[in-house]
Amino acid sequence: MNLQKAELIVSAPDRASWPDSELPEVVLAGRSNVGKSSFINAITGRKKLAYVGNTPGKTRLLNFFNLDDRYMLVDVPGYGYANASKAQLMKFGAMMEDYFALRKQKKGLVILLDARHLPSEDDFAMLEYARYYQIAICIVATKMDKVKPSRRMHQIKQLRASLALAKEEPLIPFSALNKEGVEEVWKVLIPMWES
Ligand SMILES: Nc1nc2c(ncn2[C@@H]2O[C@H](COP(=O)(O)OP(=O)(O)OP(=O)(O)O)[C@@H](O)[C@H]2O)c(=O)[nH]1
Ligand SMILES: [Mg+2]
Repeated sequence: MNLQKAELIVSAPDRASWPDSELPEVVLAGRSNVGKSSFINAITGRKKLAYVGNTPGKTRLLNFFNLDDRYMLVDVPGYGYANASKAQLMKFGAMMEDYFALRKQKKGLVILLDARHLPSEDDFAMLEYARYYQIAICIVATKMDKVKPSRRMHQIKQLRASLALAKEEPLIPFSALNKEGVEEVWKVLIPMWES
């Protein structure tokens, strides 16, 4: 996908700051450090649109990215980082509750998982949110470049099974490093945004 425009419009701490826009939204969630920001940069073909770091938990706000004035991508703070305080956890929960319960233009949820690890409790909780609110789900298995080719099939099967994914729920092997899966992601996300 050749985007003319990919722009961070707002980093929102709460619902009062959500952009006043009617663009359809797809939300990106995943554990801290799983590669959400790298994923955004890879699929938009921009090097520094989203902040990539080695300090897990840097993204604290909902970041709204406008793509070509057609689609909105919403980056969610990474959950599950080791030194999150109780207050931060509460705030995160409330922010996501608000978003899923109130945001009318939400169209889909992409959960990013590290291809090398089984899903965490928080990943399952996110999946539950999406099922409860009946929004489309896509799983992206990141850092695929770190999985030995001989383990690929096994890891993918194991992830699908542990999440009890339905046949029509896609799981896309992805690597921001070598750009594996970028085309595949667009093929899944465009119909979500346009649904
Ligand atoms: N090998 C490899 N490393 C990756 C990949 N994607 C991300 N990384 C690395 O993983 C680290 C975290 O990446 P980020 O994109 O910042 O992760 P994030 O999920 O946005 O992290 P937070 O916003 O802090 O929750 C960085 O050091 C990235 O360079 C990938 O596909 N392959
Ligand atoms: Mg990030």
